[in-house]
Amino acid sequence: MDVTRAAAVLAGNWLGSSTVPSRSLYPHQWSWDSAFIAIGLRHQAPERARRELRTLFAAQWPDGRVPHIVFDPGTPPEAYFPGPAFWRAGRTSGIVQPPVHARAVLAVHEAAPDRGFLATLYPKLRAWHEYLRGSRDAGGHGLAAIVHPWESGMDNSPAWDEPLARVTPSSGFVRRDLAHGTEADRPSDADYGRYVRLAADYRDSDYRDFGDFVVEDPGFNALLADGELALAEIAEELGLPSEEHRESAARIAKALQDTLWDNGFFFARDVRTGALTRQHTCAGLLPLLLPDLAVAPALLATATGPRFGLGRVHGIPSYDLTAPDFDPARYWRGPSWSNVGWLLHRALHHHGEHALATRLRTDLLTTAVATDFAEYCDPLTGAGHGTRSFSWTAALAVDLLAQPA
Ligand code: 9WN
Repeated sequence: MDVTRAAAVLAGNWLGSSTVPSRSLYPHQWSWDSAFIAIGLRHQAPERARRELRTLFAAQWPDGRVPHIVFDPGTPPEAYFPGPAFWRAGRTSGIVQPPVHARAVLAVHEAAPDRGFLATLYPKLRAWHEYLRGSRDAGGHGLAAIVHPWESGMDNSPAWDEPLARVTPSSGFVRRDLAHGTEADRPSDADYGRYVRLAADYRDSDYRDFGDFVVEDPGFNALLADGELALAEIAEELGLPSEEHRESAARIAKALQDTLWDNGFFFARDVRTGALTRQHTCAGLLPLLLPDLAVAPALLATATGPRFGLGRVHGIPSYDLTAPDFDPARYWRGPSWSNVGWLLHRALHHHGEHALATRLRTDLLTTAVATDFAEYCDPLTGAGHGTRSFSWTAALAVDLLAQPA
């Protein structure tokens, strides 16, 4: 792959102090997108990578949360819904996204060492993780709960269907996403109405109360544990104590295993009912990021088995290939996303699965170029879906290219 095409996508989506995921569909700064984008930018433009993350953390809330969107003041309000007028939280939204930022900060430093950058970001990252480990421990098991499907980053995952069924959809708003996305690829109107209702209820509680949707997600918590391991390395670089971060990662890993592991897989748990949601989604594979995961062999067997077809399909399907409602094109209900592929690529190396990792790397790079850096792709055919020139697809391709084959 020629890295200049990916670099051109990132340059085209750069706003001056942050990068939009997509000029058309997502014209602001998104939290976990920025972390993945910085991981790509670090190779060619490390100052832009640092700026990306500093801009995001400049919008951190006093309680430690990192908002899922930082709105660009230069973008017209009608470009994205729900915009700043809906959230009533100044220039940000009030929900969060998965905590991949500590890993991104460490990765940027590894490519272009800058202790000043680490020293500035470390206390902010600590506050972010403390918010999640404290204020979000709704279930009391040491796992962070999400209060909205958008917080998982995997918005339309079938794992949210049961808890979402309790939510009465809002109406009377205009969807902006359908102006840019194919309707068959995007969430349904009823689900979108539920997203809006949940966000409005949370907003009306001043972004404090747990509402109808309270879920422990294995993906979100695996990323938090991985983030604590990254924080430990950052602390060590800064000559600070790191043991607390390693202990915290171990506690989250144990809670994942004790609470969400069942029958060979990690499932999300509905905190309101206590029940596990039984859908096999790609979030359940993310605990493989944890190098000491005792159940890794069983989880790897599921990843390479018929449900996810790792090594035989394109990327990592977001949902069980054998499920009757698997849909290769619809948002988080089947398609493969390159950030999940990139995370699993790392995880496979952790567990000694180097041949599988190499194969995945090749496939991710080929698909990224063939689809013009599509937002996601059909795992069975490799066809691109969603928006094109999508930033994290380009950024993570740059990063994979910079790694040995
Ligand atoms: C809502 C920006 C974001 C990603 C999410 C993805 C999608 C937004 C949307 O786009 O979510 O946050 O409007 O559908 O699901 O992972 O961060 O790329």
